Amino acid sequence: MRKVITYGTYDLLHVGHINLLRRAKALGDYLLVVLSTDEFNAVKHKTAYHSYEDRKLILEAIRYVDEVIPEYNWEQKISDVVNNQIDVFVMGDDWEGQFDFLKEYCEVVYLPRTEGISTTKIKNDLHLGKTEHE
Ligand code: C2G
Repeated sequence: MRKVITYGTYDLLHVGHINLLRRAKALGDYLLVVLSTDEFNAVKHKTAYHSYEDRKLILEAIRYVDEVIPEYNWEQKISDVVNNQIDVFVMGDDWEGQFDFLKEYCEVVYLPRTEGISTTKIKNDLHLGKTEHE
């Protein structure tokens, strides 16, 4: 079984997230998503709208996702990859090159981001009373 891993906050789920998860799953048979806890989001200078528990429940409902575990810190990736017998690490290419140290342990794939959508854009548009395409 070819196992894929990816990381993220996955707040206010949108097509950019779904496009990433679909392509990540297509690289193997099993997709493990390591989901940033609320505490780690603070380290990333992010404040998620949904709690960790709700973001986890939402991700677990996605057909491409097989398992969701917590991301507590920047340092856990090597042990995550080794302990879960991961074959492929996947992230959007906004992270291009940032995780190449994992190439010792697994394949590393950066996928093109989906243009024109982000959690930040959603928050800003809603604040301005705008829809996505206005
Ligand atoms: N993404 C994408 N296209 C978008 C928005 C996001 O492909 N328009 C991808 C990101 O590249 C990432 C994933 O969706 O691979 C999740 O995005 P975030 O929740 O913003 O994740 P991030 O905060 O970048 O977390 O240790 C790594 C960090 O936890 C990464």
